[in-house]
Amino acid sequence: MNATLPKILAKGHALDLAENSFGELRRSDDVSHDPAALRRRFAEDGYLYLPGFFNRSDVIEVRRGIAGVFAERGLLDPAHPVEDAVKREGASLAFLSDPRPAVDFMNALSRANPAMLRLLYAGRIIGLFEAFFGEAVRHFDFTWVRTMGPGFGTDPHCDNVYMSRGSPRLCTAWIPYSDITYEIGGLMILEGSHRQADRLRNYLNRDVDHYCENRPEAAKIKSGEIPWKWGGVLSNNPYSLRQHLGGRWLSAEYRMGDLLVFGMTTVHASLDNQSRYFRFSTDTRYQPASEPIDERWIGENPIGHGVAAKRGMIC
Ligand SMILES: O=C(O)CCC(=O)C(=O)O
Ligand SMILES: [Fe+2]
Repeated sequence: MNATLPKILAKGHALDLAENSFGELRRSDDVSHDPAALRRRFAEDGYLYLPGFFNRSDVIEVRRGIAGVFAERGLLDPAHPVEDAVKREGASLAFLSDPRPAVDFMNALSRANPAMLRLLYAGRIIGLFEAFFGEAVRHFDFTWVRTMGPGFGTDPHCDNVYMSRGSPRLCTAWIPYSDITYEIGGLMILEGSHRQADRLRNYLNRDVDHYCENRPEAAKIKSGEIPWKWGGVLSNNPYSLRQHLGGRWLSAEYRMGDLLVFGMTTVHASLDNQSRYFRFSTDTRYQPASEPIDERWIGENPIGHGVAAKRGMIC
């Protein structure tokens, strides 16, 4: 089957597409109405892949909102319909590599998009998490809106290092607002990685907003001059990381309407975008309402990884 796949790139590396190195995510839509079965799947796989979970028309409405903002900002090629979201030659989103402007941009994109807020924070998805947790659900207020132009995908990481100051049962929901071929590139998960916590302990115990008070750069981190010393990446080479940790990289050609849920210790990354289209998606977080929450992501204007989030340690 893998013989029919096109070249799949991640951080510029062609992934090994042999059957024991790359595969498709296991679908869990067969058990989506059975909370106990969902919990078992999640424990087994470290993720839940629910194709067609949302009404496609609701998702398309969200996409239109994002594409409209991109058109207004001159980021789209005017020779193509806005809804195709083709990147204009030379349009730059380089500012998104700095955490503060990225947080502000994502916040603005989500707050200007009521269809997005409805999809993410009401109705079907809340029902799913209530059933899954077996209690009331609370979500982070911050919405990570990813707008990935042609180029590299996201480096392999676990979400724990960005948001572990609250509930350990926190889950990520990754939702595409494009139909995503392998050429456009969506999320991928490293099979079995949620069971590698022992091997990854040193990594998983870190927090990107911790810094060493007794190191020369401490003053610059405290003042915000250096946003962070370490960006939370586990590896910048998905090909060799897989060789090292084992398991297959699992992904899919996603369709609008799909939902992918995973836990804080599941290693994931995304494929490079080899097309001219923007890839739009969000990732949002849900947890049992009764558990503590990571304050960095709460409120109208969350502090995120800003100065107020930094914690000095002696190391
Ligand atoms: O969409 C991406 O490229 C990365 C998303 C991600 O890291 C996440 O959903 O936690
Ligand atoms: Fe992530």
